[in-house]
Amino acid sequence: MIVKKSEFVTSCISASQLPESDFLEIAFAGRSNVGKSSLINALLGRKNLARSGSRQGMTRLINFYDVNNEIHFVDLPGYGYAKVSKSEMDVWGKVITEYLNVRPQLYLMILLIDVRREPSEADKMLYNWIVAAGLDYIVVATKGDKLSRSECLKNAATIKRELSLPADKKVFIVSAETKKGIPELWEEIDSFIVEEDGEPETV
Ligand SMILES: Nc1nc2c(ncn2[C@@H]2O[C@H](COP(=O)(O)OP(=O)(O)OP(=O)(O)O)[C@@H](O)[C@H]2O)c(=O)[nH]1
Ligand SMILES: [Mg+2]
Repeated sequence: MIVKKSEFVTSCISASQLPESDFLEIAFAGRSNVGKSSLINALLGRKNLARSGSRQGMTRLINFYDVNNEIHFVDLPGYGYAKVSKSEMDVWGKVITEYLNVRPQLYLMILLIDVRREPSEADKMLYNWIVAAGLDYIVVATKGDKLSRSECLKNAATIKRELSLPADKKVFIVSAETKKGIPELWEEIDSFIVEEDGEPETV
């Protein structure tokens, strides 16, 4: 997809506030600080449309972004940030679960894992949930600029093994910093959009 226009739509804290819309949704999920908001910005060619930051726990709401008046990107709150209180953590878990359970528009999940880390228990739970729900998904290893190419490949293989991904499923190594891997990730996202519509979005 060639991004001609992207804009913030709305933020919500609970499933009851989710916007009414017929657009298909692509949701970005992963632990806090993994780089969800930065990846959304990189995919949209924007600097700070999705607010990102070094302070962990930046995105506490579900944020919706309109892409070309065609689809919505959904920036989900990060999980697994140790310094938030248990009750706050429960609220986050609830928001994510509610969204995942009630949203028929959701058709593609992008699961982000830091290329320097092994998948956490929460990552594995989310992955298993995605598979059980029969959702399409893409696994992305973030911050690829932090390691050498060979280390990235080795760690991506570990992520694949730890999550028990099917043999034909690729882990996409990207960097929001250098934009490496972003065109390849767009190609993969497009392949799901094509399948949904039955015809290509771009020529
Ligand atoms: N070097 C490098 N840093 C990155 C990359 N992507 C994100 N970061 C940094 O990692 C930090 C967290 O990025 P965010 O995009 O805010 O992460 P997030 O997953 O949205 O975090 P929450 O909203 O807290 O869940 C920021 O300081 C980013 O600049 C990347 O590809 N390379
Ligand atoms: Mg964020």
